[in-house]
Amino acid sequence: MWNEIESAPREELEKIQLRRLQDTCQRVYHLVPFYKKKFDELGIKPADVRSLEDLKRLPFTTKQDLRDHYPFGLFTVPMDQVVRIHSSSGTTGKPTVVGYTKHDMEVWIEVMARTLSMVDVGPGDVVHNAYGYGLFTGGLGFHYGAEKVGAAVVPSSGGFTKRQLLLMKDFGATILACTPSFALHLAEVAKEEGYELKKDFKIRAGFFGAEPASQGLREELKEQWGLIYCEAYGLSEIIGPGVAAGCPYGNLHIFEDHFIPEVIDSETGEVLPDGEEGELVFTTVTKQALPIIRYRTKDVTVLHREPCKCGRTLTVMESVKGRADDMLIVNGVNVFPSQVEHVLTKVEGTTPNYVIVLDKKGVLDKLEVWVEVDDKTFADGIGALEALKARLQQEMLNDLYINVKIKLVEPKTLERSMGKAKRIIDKRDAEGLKK
Ligand code: DLL
Repeated sequence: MWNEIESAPREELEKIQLRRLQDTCQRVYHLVPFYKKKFDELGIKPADVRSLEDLKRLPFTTKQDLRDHYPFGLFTVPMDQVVRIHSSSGTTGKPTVVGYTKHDMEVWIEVMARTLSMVDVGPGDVVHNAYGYGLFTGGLGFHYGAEKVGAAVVPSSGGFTKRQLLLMKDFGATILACTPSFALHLAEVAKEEGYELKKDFKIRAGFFGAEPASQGLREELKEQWGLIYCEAYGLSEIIGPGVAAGCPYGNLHIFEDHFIPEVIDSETGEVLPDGEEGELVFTTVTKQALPIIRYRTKDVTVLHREPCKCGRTLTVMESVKGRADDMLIVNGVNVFPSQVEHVLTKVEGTTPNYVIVLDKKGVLDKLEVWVEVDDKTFADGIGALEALKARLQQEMLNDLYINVKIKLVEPKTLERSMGKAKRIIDKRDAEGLKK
């Protein structure tokens, strides 16, 4: 464990959280007009925050609020104290911009060191970092964390799959950091190139995140590479990767001495009790440049507060199945892409390379899944393909309660992603049912 706070008694942790929350409220109230207005509208003053229970009285912040104050309108420090800026690409409208002071960088590096320490990464380890470097927080986040723990970091960034494999082999990489979809792609290309994964590579653990991964995909990566699967979770608005990290027992611990989590009902905004599924909300309590109160992540999860076998007392979040806005509503039934992926990983003959295509037929939604078959099934011919298709359709109906049309495609024909995978093509009207 990198820092003993990770296993501190809850009362001690909560005292720290409260003190930091109170400081943060003072800070945003007096320094950011947006927050002053929001607090005033709710009739709450920073001094009214007397216990952690009072958190639920505070206003929410959304991605739209960040966009409305583009680029630096919610920063609490003058620009001469900002030492780093990141931004998310943002498919619609303006990007979201985040900034860090020197102190914020120290916090980020600390939580990344804690992340890597989940499997004791340190001197002697070679971290092959294939998260994108640049405005995306994945590359630089892992980079600084790996240096902090004393590992050697290879800043390979995304793309150039064959060259990555060569470097991983020749430099003796022991740790792989990338999106789960890219790890699968690396495995696939490695096999094509004639490598034997477990023999030619020394990867002992992987830090996979930035997108959801089904249980099936996790098992596949563990099995193919022979590695310990560690999950990395985070978002740029809060800090980047390092908001939560998976321990060797598979529990995703939130570094809540810096980021206080809540789960709310997306519709009503009410806080839900532990064990209930809802939208994850974070309040940062140590950030300086861009502290953020009750940020609505749109990620759907469940919180648990029982102690973990690893000794950490930090709150555990279940892996994010998808974002509330990724959730597809198909003829009234809620479907997450990761549920489709899970079915694909259960059925032999397919690969987890797929695209979900949504369309409308009359008033009804039509969901089609294009999925690559494996080389063997493809070679087995039409009979095998028809049987596979029928089986997949049946499994989808059993698991997702909807009729899914399956289109089998040749191995290696769907586009591969070097970063976050793009899984959905929605051809329905803009005002269709997608929420
Ligand atoms: O994806 C930060 C990151 C980089 C996390 C590297 C982990 C590893 P953003 O680009 O701002 O930041 O995207 C944040 O990605 O709200 C989730 O929807 C999704 N996400 C991140 N980690 C996971 C995960 C980075 N482990 C958004 N499982 C978040 C599922 C994840 N979704």
